[in-house]
Amino acid sequence: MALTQDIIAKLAQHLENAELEIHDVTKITDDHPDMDWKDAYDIQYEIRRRKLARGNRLSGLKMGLTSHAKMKQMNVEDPIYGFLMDYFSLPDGARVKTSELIHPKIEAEIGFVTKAPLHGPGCHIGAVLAATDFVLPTVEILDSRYRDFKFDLKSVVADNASSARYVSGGRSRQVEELDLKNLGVVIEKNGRIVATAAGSAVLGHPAASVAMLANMLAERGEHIPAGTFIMTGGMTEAISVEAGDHIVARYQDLGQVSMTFI
Ligand code: OOG
Ligand code: MG
Repeated sequence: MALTQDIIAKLAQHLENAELEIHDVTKITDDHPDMDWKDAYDIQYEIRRRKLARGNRLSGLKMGLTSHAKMKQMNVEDPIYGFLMDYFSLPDGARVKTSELIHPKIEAEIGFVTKAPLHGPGCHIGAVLAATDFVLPTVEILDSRYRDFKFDLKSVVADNASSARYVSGGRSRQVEELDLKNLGVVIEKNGRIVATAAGSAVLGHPAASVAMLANMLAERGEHIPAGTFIMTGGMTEAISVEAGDHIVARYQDLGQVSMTFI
């Protein structure tokens, strides 16, 4: 740990204020180049603590930067995780207010809901499939608090992995009904196809992303509880959106998820 508790608390407040007041900031490693990984997650957990103390509820967890498309787009090399809050969740077909966001982007993800706890280290795809209640299609709406979405890995971990909103819908399915590696998705923006991918884009198999989450949480002495909703990470690169845009993500065997930005 390179930062003091006091600085961690100040940086959490700084980043959370940027979210709540809807303005961007420069990446925090510019001013704190010696920040380490533990500091980065400590800042993220402090933002989470602040929201819980205000009465918000945790609605799930997410993995990020789990596909090559995303790693290449953001110029980073390792997956990260973040948390989801109740007010991030929007219904299928939502009208998403861009006035509440800085510079939103969307990405299609495969969501899992667990029915048994998952503990790392040593968590693997088989354990995840055995502990999965169902899978459902989800579109994440990212909104980095950093200017022009430019960050390094520690800065984006502290900023809760750019989490802002998500829409889940379509139809849920049992894992044994799906071919998760080959499961295709087509993203349309205003009626035009802007990205396509398959489940294997996410660490070879989306369940590997959940396993990695359990293994990363174990480093902090935590686990994935039963009944947790988990987004496994964008399958394609993220797509910028603005007011007026209509997004439809069509999933093989899982139906579709749509939203309109206003
Ligand atoms: C970081 C969050 C990445 C994903 O699914 O890859 C993420 C970012 O790209 O801003 O949520
Ligand atoms: Mg994502």
